Amino acid sequence: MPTAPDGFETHELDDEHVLFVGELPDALRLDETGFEALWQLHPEEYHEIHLHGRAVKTPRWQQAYGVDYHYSGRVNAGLDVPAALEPYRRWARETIDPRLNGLLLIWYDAVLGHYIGKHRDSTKNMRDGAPIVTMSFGASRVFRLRPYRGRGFRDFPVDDGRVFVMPYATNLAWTHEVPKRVGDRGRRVSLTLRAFATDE
Ligand SMILES: O=C(O)CCC(=O)C(=O)O
Repeated sequence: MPTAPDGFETHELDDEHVLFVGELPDALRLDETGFEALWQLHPEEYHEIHLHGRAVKTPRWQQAYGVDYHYSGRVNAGLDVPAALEPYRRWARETIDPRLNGLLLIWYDAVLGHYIGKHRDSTKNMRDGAPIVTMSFGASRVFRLRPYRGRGFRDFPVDDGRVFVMPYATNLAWTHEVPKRVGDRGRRVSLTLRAFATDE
């Protein structure tokens, strides 16, 4: 079993897999102005992915930074990391894993019914054994984990400032999603950090 980063709680999912749950330090929490600035970074267009051989637009905005991101048959070319996101990358590297180099922002607006369906993250170019780290800003949602090819699910509330650390093995054995639910309100942004091998 991997060990929890300092200050994180361990949630056992099954005999072998865990999710670590923690909080951003106060210095990295966003006030309304900071959240609005993060929201304004969202692309104009929805990213296109391939699902069952068809090109479909994602029901959310998303953008990779730092490193290209492979997702459902497509590549989201990584933009330069905006200065406002650097402190988050630095903190995640210092606190969780120094290999974290790729950022993915996802913007969800409840009014537009945004969500992400169940999936396991592609491990293409991902460094073996590196965790997947997700930080949450703005409105609350639910992060749902389901055993891959199994039954049932586990829900974890994602509130402003929450941080999840999903060990590499958990991503292989459990799917994750942020479902669209009746009663969802407001706007949420997630920042996910992953560790990819690059040619550098
Ligand atoms: O927005 C989230 O918390 C989940 C993001 C996610 O599922 C992903 O990037 O693969």
